[in-house]
This record gives sequence, C-alpha cells and structure tokens, in this order.
Amino acid sequence: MMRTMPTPAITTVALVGNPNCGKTTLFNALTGLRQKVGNYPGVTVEKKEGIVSSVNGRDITLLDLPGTYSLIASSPDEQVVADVLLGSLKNTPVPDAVICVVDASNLERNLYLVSQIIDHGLPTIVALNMMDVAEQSGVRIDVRHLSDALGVPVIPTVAKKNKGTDDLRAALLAGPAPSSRAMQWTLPETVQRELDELSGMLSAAHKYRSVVAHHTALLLLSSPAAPDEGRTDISPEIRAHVRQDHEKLDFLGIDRYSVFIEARYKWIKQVCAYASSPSLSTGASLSDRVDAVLTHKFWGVLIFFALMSVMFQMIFSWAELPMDLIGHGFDAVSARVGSVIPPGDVHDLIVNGVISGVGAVVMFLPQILLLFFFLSILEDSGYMSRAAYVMDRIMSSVGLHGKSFIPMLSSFACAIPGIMATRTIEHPKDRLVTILVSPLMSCSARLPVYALMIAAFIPQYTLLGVVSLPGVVLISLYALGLVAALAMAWTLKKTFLKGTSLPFLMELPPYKMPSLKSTAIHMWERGFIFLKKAGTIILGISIVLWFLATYPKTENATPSERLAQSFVGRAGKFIEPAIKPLGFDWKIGIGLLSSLLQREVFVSTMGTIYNIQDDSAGSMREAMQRDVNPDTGKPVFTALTAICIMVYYVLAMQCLSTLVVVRRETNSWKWPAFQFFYMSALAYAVTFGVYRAGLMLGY
Ligand SMILES: Nc1nc2c(ncn2[C@@H]2O[C@H](COP(=O)(O)OP(=O)(O)OP(=O)(O)O)[C@@H](O)[C@H]2O)c(=O)[nH]1
Ligand SMILES: [Mg+2]
Repeated sequence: MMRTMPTPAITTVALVGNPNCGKTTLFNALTGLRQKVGNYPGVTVEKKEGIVSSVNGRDITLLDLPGTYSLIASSPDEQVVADVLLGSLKNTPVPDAVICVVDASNLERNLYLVSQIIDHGLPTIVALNMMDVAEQSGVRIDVRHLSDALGVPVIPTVAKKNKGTDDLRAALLAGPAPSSRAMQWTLPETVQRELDELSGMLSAAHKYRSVVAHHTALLLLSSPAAPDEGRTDISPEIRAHVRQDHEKLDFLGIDRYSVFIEARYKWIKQVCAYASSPSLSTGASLSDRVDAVLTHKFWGVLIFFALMSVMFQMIFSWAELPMDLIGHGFDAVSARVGSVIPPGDVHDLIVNGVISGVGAVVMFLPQILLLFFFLSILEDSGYMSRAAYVMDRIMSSVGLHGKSFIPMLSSFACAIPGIMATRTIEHPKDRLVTILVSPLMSCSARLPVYALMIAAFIPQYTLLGVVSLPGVVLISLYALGLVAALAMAWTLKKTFLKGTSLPFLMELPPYKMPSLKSTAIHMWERGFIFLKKAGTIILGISIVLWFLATYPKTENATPSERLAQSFVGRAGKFIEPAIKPLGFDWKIGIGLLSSLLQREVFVSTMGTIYNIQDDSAGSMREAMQRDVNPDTGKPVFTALTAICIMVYYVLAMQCLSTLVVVRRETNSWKWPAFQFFYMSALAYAVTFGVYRAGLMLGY
C-alpha cells in the first residue's frame, strides 16, 4: 500500500518571469500591495516581499523579482533572480516554490526561462498571463496540453483585470509539486557527459547542492573564457578541468555557448507545436505602423522633444490656478494664526518659520502632481521604450546606448529610482557612467526652485501666441540638464571609464491604454511623499533656520540688519565672497547652504528669511522682488540672478539621499565623492559663465 506524504508547508514563493510579463501586477493582486508597475522591461530591479494570506492562517511570503530572460544572468538585476533561486543571497531562504509568470502572447520566448526553472527542481506553477493580449492577437493556447508537456499546473490569468488570480492563489495554497517530467531537452552526448562529470566534481569538492552544482557547471562550460585565477571559489583542479573541457569541445567544433540554448529551443518548439496554434494575424498591425513613426530616426527624435516641451509647458500653465489657491490658503492661515497668537517669539516662529517655510514648498504640489501625471502616462503607455530606442543613436554618439536612457528619463522624477534602474545595464562601466550622470537630469525636487524663480522674475511674455516665456525657460533648464548629462557621459567614456558597449537589445512592449486608476495611485503616492517631506524634514529645517535667522538678536536695528547679524546671516556673509562672482548675495548664500542636502529647502529658506526681513503684508514673491542690496542699491534678484540660480540648481549635486544610494550601488564612497565634486565644480563654472555673459549683454 502506498502512503501519501503530507505536502510540506510552503512558506516562501518566488515570482519569476521575463521582463514586463506582469509579475508585479500579479504580486500586487495576490498581496494587496502597491509595488511599481510599468509598461517597459526593467521596472522591478530589487527583490520585494509581500504576504499572501490563507484561510487557515498559514501565510505565504511572496517574493517579487526583477524580470529575466535566463538564469544565466547578464546584468545585476537579473543576477538577483539566479541568486535567490540558488539560495546564495544572504537573509533570503531558498524559496519552497516558484510561480513562473509567462506572457501568453510570447509563449516560445518565455518558455526558455520556464525550462530552466523546471530543471531547478523546485515546485512550480505556471501563471499564463496576458491571456487577453494573446487572444487579441489570435494566439490560441491549449492550457491542458501545455500543462501536460511541462508537467506542472498552468493557470491562465489576466493580472491587470484580476482574472485568474483566485485560481492562482488556490493552487498556491494547495501546495505545488516539482515537475513530473525530468529534464526533457537533450544535449549532444559529449556535452552531457562533461556537464554531469563537472557537476559531480563540484558537488564532491565544494559540497554544492546538486542544483547549484548543475547550474555552476553549465555556467562554467558555456562561458567564453576559462575561469581565471580570480575565481577562488572554485578549486584549481576544477579550473584546470574546465580548461580541458573547453579545449575538447572547441576541438570538436561545438559552440559551447549556443549548444545549450539550441537544445532547449528544440524542445520548446515541440512544446509550442503541441500546445498552441500560432498567431493568425498577418501584415503590419496598427502598433507597427505607429512605431514606424515614433521610432523613426528623424520624426521619432522630433516627436520626443515635442512631447517633452508640451509636457513642461503644461506643468507650468495648468499648475498656476491651483498654486494660487494654495498660496491664498496659506496666507489666510498665516493671518488667522498670526492674529490669535500674541506678538513675540512664538508668534514669529509659527508665522515666519513654520508657515512661511513649509507653505513656500507646499505651494508647488500641483506642479509635482502634474509632473508625475505625465511621467506615469509615458511609462504606462509603452512610450518609454520607444524613447529609449529613438535616443539610442544620440546616446551611442556619447558612448552609451539607449538602455541608459531609461534611468535618465526616470531621473526626471527623482535620481534615486533612476540610479536603481541602472541595474538593468549589463556593462559595469556603462552602468557606472549612467549612475554618475543621472543626477544631472532635473528631478522633481528642482521643480519648486525653478517654479519660484520663474514665477517671480521671468516676465509673462507669450511668443507666437502659444508658447509662454516661462514655459520656454523651464524647458531650457531640463534641456540643459540633459545636455550636461550627455556631455559628461561622453567625457567619462573618453577618459577613465573607457570601454566598448554591447549592442543594444531592447524589446518594444505593446502599447497599452494607461489606466486612470494606476496613474491616480502613482500621483497620490508621489504627492504624499512630497507633502510628508514638507511636514517632516522641511518643517524641522524651517524651525532650526528660524532660530538661526533670529538669534542672536540685535536691538534697535531694521529687520534686514538684524537678519544680517543673525547666525545664518553671518554664515551667508562668510561665504558671500565665494559666490559673488556668480551674482549671488549673502541671502542667496543662506539658501545655497541650507539646501546643500536637499534642494527644496532653498524655497522654504527664502520663505522664512523674507518673512523675517519683510514685515509688510504680501507674498514672499513680492518681498523678493522688492529686495534691494544696500551696498549696490540694485535689486538682489534680477532676471539674470534668477537664471543663474536655476542654472546652478540644474547642475549642482544638492542631495544627500542620492549620494547615499550611489555609495550603496557602487560599493564605495569614491564615486559619490567624485560625483559631488564634479557636479559642484560644473555648477560653479557654468553659472559663472552665464552670469558674465549676461552682464556683457547688458542684463
Ligand atoms: N493587457 C494586459 N496587461 C497586463 C497584464 N498584466 C500586466 N499587464 C501590464 O503589463 C505591464 C507590465 O506589468 P508589470 O507588472 O510591471 O510587469 P513585470 O513583469 O513586473 O515587469 P518588470 O518588473 O519590468 O520585469 C503593465 O503595463 C501592466 O499594467 C495582463 O494580464 N493583460
Ligand atoms: Mg515588476
């Protein structure tokens, strides 16, 4: 009589699959979390955890992983997947089971990874996702046949619409089992023999588990070069053995790299023939025709820049009304609170420090929301990959390729996700160059600085009836950041980060209608982060700044003189000689100092010090416009000073969080230090040039 073994409790399950096949969408559906989803390959670059709760209280930890085409990784994000499955990652147990997500509209290519996963021997469920897309394009898949051929359960899903996710959850909680089929693809006999032998040697010499031994053996055999002295994890005898194997197989005329791939594909073709009927559609689809224009080498570039211009123009003009409303709101609160609290230090702290400082930054919430609205649409529609494709030619002229453009484009939101996105870049030097230049792209923290300066000092001309001068200035600042990033990349690639790039291989994902819901969620989340920052860090800095701008108190002096005598006033005066060549006075100097670690603080600082200095009613904008330098008798801010400040903020590295992330991603303080110094020097030099040129032109 046979006894059925009770299925061991499953506690950790990993989601793996090709890039952009919907892993994170499924992850979110199963766990109720809100990890970032986007319609381009490489959205997820880190391992993320979530809990799938079950009725009987045996919860399962689900791991969302970056997308990968193969377990033989070529970039850092892909390496994470192999590491998790092999259990070579610290703090992460080997998963008990795998959900292999497959893009049904691209079955053949996706099955490559499935075949590798099945060989791994972990209990597996295939989630056949994007069934809607497959059906639309006429691909028919026989789910039962596919499941038979693979020897694992196959569950059709449409993750985006939450279809099939309950079945998937049920299958997961029922406890999946390893594939009932052994390794089904066949290698040429010699290769198989060497593989088995090497794998045996690795198990014996290094006590590798059989999966790890098999994986390592395959990696060693297929790698172009023999393992060198650097691989101290492998014994010298085995290294010598691998060298012999290489010579032998090369002698036999076997392409060691493609032999494994071809063998797998041969099997995959059989599976596909058995389980699916190919797409019925013929001829160029609508999306091909759209792509012909959007990725055209001339029109594509033009459309990209036109889209960007429209976006920044809109950010500026649409935000005007809500910004004014928020501004009035803060003025009202300030007046109200001001009349309740009796005059004195507490009154001043609340009105000048807290409300003006925080209010000055919060005013720019509409711009931030609009920025993320547009970025989210670019990401979700599938345009992002087209932009990278189009920019590939421009990027290759500076020695990088289009893949580096996605991190740069993401840096419009914030350099931190941009830098994280470089994990998809295979070539380490290209990755480093991209990390070093991405913070030159104007992030959302610069937007309040630009918006404040433009609104106060750039006249509202309208050119040709449609484009406004403020809009043009804003676009120029973003363009300056992009040009500086490209120029720096070129310089770095020409000097100490020389190296050739691999050819660019990037998938163009299908176009999708951006979902209103996910756009709204994205805007809400980013808006919340912005407000939270205003309510915590910026609030704290504003309070400290108010004290430093109020004490030590000088009696019988004008507010302006008192500010000059305060702690920050003295600090500003101290650095004034250094920044005078840029057209900045000591008050701007206070802003530069206080925003050294976070850019928006410049705006809250101006809010606080202009409220301290200028008692008369009216906005901080008016106070800044009115301010006159007593030494020269000229206004502190002119259009030229405003432009110089903005240029400085485009180029300077005023962000501690970015530096910390760069240190983590490059594993040394050397690169963030280099980045800080080169960006500061660049900012100083270019601002100086702009100021001199402006003076010469008579501004
Ligand atoms: N039509 C359709 N779209 C889907 C489905 N599942 C996900 N999507 C969309 O596909 C795109 C990619 O989804 P993600 O969940 O980010 O994919 P991913 O596999 O996590 O991608 P990476 O993290 O980049 O590897 C998004 O635009 C989703 O909205 C589906 O079943 N049908
Ligand atoms: Mg993902």
